[in-house]
Amino acid sequence: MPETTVTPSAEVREAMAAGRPVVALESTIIAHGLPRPRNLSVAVELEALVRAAGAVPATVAVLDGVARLGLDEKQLERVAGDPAVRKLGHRDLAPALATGASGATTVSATAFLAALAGIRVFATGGLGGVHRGWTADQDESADLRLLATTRIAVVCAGVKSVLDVPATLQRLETLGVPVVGYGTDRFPGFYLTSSGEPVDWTVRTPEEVAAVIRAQDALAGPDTALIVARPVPEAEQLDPELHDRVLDEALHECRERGMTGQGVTPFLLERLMRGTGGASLEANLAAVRGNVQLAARIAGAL
Ligand code: PSU
Ligand code: MN
Repeated sequence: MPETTVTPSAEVREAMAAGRPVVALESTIIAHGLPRPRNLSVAVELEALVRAAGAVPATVAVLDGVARLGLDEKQLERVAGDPAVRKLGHRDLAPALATGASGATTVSATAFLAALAGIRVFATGGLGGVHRGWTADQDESADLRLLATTRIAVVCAGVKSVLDVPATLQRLETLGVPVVGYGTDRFPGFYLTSSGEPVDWTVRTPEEVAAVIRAQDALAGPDTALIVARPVPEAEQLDPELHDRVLDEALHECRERGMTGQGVTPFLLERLMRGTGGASLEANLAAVRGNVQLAARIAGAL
């Protein structure tokens, strides 16, 4: 691994050298997807959940121009609390490294850096994807293109429900990214157990996911991700009616303000949180917690 490009913590380096399971975690959800100061306790909790499930967490971020895999307490605090921490997609990595910037990594940047270091499993909340109204504004998350060319399994609760889910699934099909439902034949809806869309493949155990990963390796390319879509349990999902109503309002406000670019996703997530009296946050956290635990079990089964 090119040491100058990505710097693992001692713990992550030793775990990888010993062949112990490692799970990559993204940091944009911490810095820009969750409210402060709760975001820090969530970041700490997610790492603890990975450890309790027998794997080593590698939270990814760029700090002062250094791409890091595995953050210590101080570094995690910085990601969660420093307003100068930017949002970095894959395309932002070179400018950030070259200028000594600091930023939280999205799915695209995290998947790229983790795969570069040889990490095989990554957990997040919901992937980015094709935004509603994409025919007019061309807003499609860089997550999709990067996942089409990166060998990593991403455990998620589907794609963020603020998106155009059918269009996103269509793009993933076109890009050749395999999608498996974990214990379900419906694609999850992030805050919701189901998006209503079907998935073609269902897996039921961490061992089965590990077998799919090994089969991908055996097929030997072209490199693509594997999307492991795990639904938030029904008891923990957001009320679907409340979700639809608040989301309509948030999308309307987003259009009215003419929002574009990197700010769109954090804006919508924040509006949903406020509009649901915090219920969307709880559903989001339930989804992420389950995802990191499953990711750790998959990494263990590999
Ligand atoms: N999942 C969450 N919260 C988030 C995100 C995902 O539960 O904040 C972040 C991820 O980092 C994802 C990013 O890569 O949102 C997508 O942003 P954009 O749509 O601007 O590509
Ligand atoms: Mn976008």
